[in-house]
Amino acid sequence: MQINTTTTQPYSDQNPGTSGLRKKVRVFQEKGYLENFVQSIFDSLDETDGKTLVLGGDGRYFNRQAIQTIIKMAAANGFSELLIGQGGLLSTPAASHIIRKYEAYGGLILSASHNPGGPDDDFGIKYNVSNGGPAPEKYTNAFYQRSLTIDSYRIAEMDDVDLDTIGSTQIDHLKITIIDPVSDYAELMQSIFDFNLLKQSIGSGYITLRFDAMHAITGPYAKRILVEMLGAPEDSVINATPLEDFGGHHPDPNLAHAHELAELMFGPNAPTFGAASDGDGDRNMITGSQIFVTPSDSLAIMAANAQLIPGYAKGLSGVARSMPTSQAVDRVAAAYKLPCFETPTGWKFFGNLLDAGKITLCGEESFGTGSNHVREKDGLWAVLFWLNLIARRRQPVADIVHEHWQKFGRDIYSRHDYEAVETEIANGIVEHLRNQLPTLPGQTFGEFTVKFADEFGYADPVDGSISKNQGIRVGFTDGSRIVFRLSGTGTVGATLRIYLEKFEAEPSKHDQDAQEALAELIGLAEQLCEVKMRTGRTAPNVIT
Ligand code: VG1
Ligand code: CO
Repeated sequence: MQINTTTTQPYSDQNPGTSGLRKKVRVFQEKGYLENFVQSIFDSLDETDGKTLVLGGDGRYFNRQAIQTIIKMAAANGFSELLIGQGGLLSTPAASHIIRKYEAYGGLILSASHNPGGPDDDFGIKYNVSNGGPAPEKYTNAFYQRSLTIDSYRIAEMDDVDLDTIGSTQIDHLKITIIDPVSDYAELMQSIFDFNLLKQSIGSGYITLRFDAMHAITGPYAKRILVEMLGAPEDSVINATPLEDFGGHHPDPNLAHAHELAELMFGPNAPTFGAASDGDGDRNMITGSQIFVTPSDSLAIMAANAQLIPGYAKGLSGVARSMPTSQAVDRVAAAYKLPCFETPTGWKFFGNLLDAGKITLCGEESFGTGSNHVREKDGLWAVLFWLNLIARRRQPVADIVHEHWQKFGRDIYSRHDYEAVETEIANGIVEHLRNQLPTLPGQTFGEFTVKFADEFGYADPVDGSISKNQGIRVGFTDGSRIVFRLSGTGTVGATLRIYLEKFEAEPSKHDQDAQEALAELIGLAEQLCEVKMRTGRTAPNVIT
């Protein structure tokens, strides 16, 4: 094959955020934009010669074109093998598993996750390292630095590869293998969960379920596992066909965006279990008949019940949560004497803890939960965990949750998002909050007295790397918290996230509506950050 070196101009905005580089499709289509970033990644890696790279995406608009370009660039950069999901598809957790299982050097995952897709919407690209996890900050910083000075990229002259036919082809030094995107992952799930028990519980009608794939990547995975392997009726999986624009919706599994599912679960004919996943299959929303389980509670409940699941029967080595995630899991860890870690937002911070065996389970408030089976959060894994739990405990979701609250208390929790705020205003809000930090401790606001106010920083306990400015925390003497941070995944302006949390020990108060229970903290958050005043808005765009 002929390898060309093409001159290019650097772009100044290729700094990966919380989870890879995310921009509008039109930005990725600009001359050399995708190529520059991919070459910056390859240039920053120790060695690409003779290495294996995994490649796949969530099927959104531009996925196939981007894959063809990356194949040619990987060929020109010396890789010797590419493992590509059929149709260019791989869910994020499946890509993580495939990197690990086949001992690949790394992988490129094409996704903007829960962001909408289509010619006018978002695209994304993320590099995962050989442990299957998102590249840690030392890598992403290097990619960005390289992108600022890059002046050429390498690309091979070759025909487009047929992405739809499973099998291998050899083109000069490069072996290209198109793999079934589902089977390795399905096998992994079978090794963790009690599929026989699940088959019985579903077959007997004890568990009825509905899974909303939101026209995103989990459709084929859910069909294979829930319907073909576990015997759930065909209509248990809805919106199962991946579409380039996700049917025009946000593939974001929460009560606001998965409203078809939400209506069913709170209606008269609700099944026992309902769940949804996001664009790239790493998020999960868990519901039962008439109940929504917050992701923070879900993590805590999983930690408390892990030994009922075959894959975790030996117990957990420890747990971790991202800083804004509620402290519900901390209570479980304290009760069971498990180490508990608090990390910055984003899955890349869990990788070292998982690799070192310090934790088995981890999660984020943003509908992400996972374990040491891969190095990404995993939507269908969480669904199977809950199904296995319901089958083992022979209890509806609502009873499992209420019993958990009775034992540990409830961390009433909500997140308010103000999206597409002008960047200058958003930075002003953060600056305003920062300025108040020294004087807040000791101050009393209504029933809340500030115990600490700081900007979260993290020292990785495994490699000692330091990550600063990871969100502003205001903690109160009763354990309540308000956290403020700017999103690192958006593509328009800035998104301010306000995380609110209040502990309630008293069982008679466990059924309160979260927004009502948190009303005073919500008011206080505004008093501290002035987002409504500074933006002229009256309410958040999304409340979860
Ligand atoms: C958001 C979530 C974060 C998650 C990240 C990637 O980031 O808050 O918890 O890890 O999305 O998830 P941010 O910076 O916008 O708050 V995914 O499913 O979009 O890859
Ligand atoms: Co995602």
